[in-house]
Amino acid sequence: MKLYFAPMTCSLSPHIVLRELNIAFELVRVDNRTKQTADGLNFLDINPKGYVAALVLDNGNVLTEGPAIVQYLADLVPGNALAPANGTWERVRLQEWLNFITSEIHSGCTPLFNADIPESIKAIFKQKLFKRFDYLTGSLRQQDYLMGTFGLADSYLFTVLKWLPFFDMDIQEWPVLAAFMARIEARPSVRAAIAAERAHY
Ligand SMILES: N[C@@H](CCC(=O)N[C@@H](CS)C(=O)NCC(=O)O)C(=O)O
Repeated sequence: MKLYFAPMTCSLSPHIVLRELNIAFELVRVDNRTKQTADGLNFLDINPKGYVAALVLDNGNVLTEGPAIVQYLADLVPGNALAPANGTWERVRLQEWLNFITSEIHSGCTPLFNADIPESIKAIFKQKLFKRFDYLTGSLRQQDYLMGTFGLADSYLFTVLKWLPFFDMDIQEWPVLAAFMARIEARPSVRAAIAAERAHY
């Protein structure tokens, strides 16, 4: 399978998961500006929505949307430690976290990347994010990982919190989140994924 990605964007989350699960994959760089892929395709032909991540299976099927991709990957490896089994209460709890991260943190960060939005408006978005960080702090003060042990939600949360320096935010202002980031960054899969993405800058 191929993971179409852009360095240090939200595609880092499925990239980490592929490595955690030891699934064979090819990493293919997408130029988000031109929509050209490193394997010579128009990315819009793969994902007409025009954004990473996109997972292309060996049978040609394409899967997009980070939370769906990571759950698909986890379900390829029965008994894996990253996601509770489908149909369980714990799996729904995982989906609750993935949805929180995608709608509140990931989407909450999106306007902060927009150079056309004035700082005064960005400050409003930041205040909302700070409330979400306080909520996350409450959860991660009680346990090292969102679901108790490392899993899909942690990989995704790490990915989006890694953007904070782009917004002149300092994770050290949320010490519990800073400790979480250090824990995740120490994982071999995460180090390998970041190194592989940096090689494509
Ligand atoms: N809803 C999508 C959002 C994906 C997304 O925001 N991708 C960004 C990078 S983090 C992107 O590729 N943006 C380029 C663009 O929209 O042109 C998901 O969760 O996978």
